[in-house]
Amino acid sequence: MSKTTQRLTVIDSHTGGEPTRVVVAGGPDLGRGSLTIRRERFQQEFDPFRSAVVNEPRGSDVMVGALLVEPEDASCVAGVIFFNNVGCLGMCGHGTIGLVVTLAHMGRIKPGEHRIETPVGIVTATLHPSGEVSVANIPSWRAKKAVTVDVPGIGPVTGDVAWGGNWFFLVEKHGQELSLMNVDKLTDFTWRIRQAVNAHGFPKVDHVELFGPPTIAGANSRNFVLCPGNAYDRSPCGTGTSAKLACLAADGKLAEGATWIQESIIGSRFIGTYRWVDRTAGKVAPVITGSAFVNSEATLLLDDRDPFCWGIRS
Ligand code: PYC
Repeated sequence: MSKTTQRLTVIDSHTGGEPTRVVVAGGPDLGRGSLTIRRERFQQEFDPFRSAVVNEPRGSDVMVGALLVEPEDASCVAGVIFFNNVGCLGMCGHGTIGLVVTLAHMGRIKPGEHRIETPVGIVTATLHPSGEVSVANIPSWRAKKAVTVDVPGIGPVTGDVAWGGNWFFLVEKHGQELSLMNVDKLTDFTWRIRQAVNAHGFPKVDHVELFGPPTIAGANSRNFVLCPGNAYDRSPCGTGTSAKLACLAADGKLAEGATWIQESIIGSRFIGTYRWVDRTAGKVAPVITGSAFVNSEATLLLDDRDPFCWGIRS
């Protein structure tokens, strides 16, 4: 092993099939200050570290990283910066569920309510005695209803632009079959939509979500979610489900306190509900419930002599 080898302790989990890799030790020192400022520093100064953790050959396009940091707000049990194959996320619902289960696995928390600081605000996670986790997400809202974009090779597509901790374009009428067999086509389809939406005045939208009929008993809908780096979410996407709840609330299609069961493209599910924060502004406080399982404890070795030490970057 080279003298310059860095050792990182990570714990991996999956939430409804979507992986989360929590960096619990050996990560960069981002100093103090708000998580927004520390995320900025992480992006500016430690991008090779991000890539080393989640990209091949140690990770894959679908892996979401979670850098555990000291919270600025002492009422929080942890601070976290989520990242993926191409950059940082705002919030991450499946990642927060994975983080909570990881903290419990480490013996750092017990069942009950725990506040967690993210770069876009504080979320409250409840670890239930059953092992399920409910995440009370940051306020979510629909920014624009029924935006029609002309998508090259596809034609006009209409969807809503909404915030759920990340920016989403949510499409109900698309004519696509939401099945695992169709994932390559869905990926190309949603990637084209994303380009058109970005060019149409919504440059921050980096997730595209398609909805269709559910296949599991009791679910309200099945989705396909394209993530920023072109991977699709194996889970129903916590921030995407939050954005969906904001749209349902704004359209009067789901009452405050009622449940919405969102199925993912692989058949995993989240249960969503909301309460109004500000009806006039259309802001809701979503709560997303799901389960995660820890599936690996590992030490990553970052050896500078390795030509792919810092990941294969596209
Ligand atoms: O669960 O919020 C989520 C999420 C975002 C990207 C991947 N998963």
